Amino acid sequence: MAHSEQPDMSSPAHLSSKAVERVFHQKGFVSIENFLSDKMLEDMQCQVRRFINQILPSLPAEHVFCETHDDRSTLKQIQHLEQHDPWFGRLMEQGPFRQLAERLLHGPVQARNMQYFNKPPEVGLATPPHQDGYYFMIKPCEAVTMWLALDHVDEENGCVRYLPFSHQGGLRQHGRTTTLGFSQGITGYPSSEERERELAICAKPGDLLAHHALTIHRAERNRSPHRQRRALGLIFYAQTVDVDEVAHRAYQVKLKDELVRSRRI
Ligand SMILES: O=C(O)CCC(=O)C(=O)O
Repeated sequence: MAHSEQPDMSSPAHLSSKAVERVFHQKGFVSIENFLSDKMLEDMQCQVRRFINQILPSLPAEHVFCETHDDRSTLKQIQHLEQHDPWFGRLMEQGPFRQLAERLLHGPVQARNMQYFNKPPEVGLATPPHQDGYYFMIKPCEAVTMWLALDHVDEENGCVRYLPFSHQGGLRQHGRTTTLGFSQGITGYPSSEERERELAICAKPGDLLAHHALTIHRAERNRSPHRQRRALGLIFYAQTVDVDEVAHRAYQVKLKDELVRSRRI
């Protein structure tokens, strides 16, 4: 397989763009076209394939989610790629994503999680509306999630939908969902007015979306009979936030137990 041993750490030009920062803080999210060069994108696609073929089989059950239990053709989510593979570890710690996070959060950051998302054709279910900050358990809620498209993503295969300016409104009430990988969703969302204000963000491979931890977002199911909808998610917290690690770990343990008992992982 032709791929680079080390991720390309060069900085995309938009990293120095003030507009990216301004839009992110105004609207709660920003979309950056061609964040990755063609070469970097090709490397990334190769590395994701390598990870799935070679590393995935040895991961703990709680880091791998399939829509149908144990059916890898319905793989929908992988947690913590950065912990399981040095190439992704280096990319997360030293790559352009971290530099962007530092700009958007105005200072040093802690890299927390690199995830793989897919909505496999026809079987990929909706992502419930949520604010990432609800899952993070941090104070203050200063964090950014990046979402790098690996496929062409549009309304048919379940693009991300944001509610602009929602990062200004604080954390909403969440409740349990039955969605694997997104156990909490905003209750009573969206109202018809909110639905009208939502923006569906289409993306092509190499484009990057970045949203604030309080920005409300969701995605619909993949209605395409043949198109994948793959992406990488990268989460960074501001260095200075307090993380309630005890509550976070306790929730993860409880969730894993429930998922194992219901034979979903
Ligand atoms: O890929 C998705 O559907 C959702 C991703 C998401 O919610 C996130 O990265 O915060």
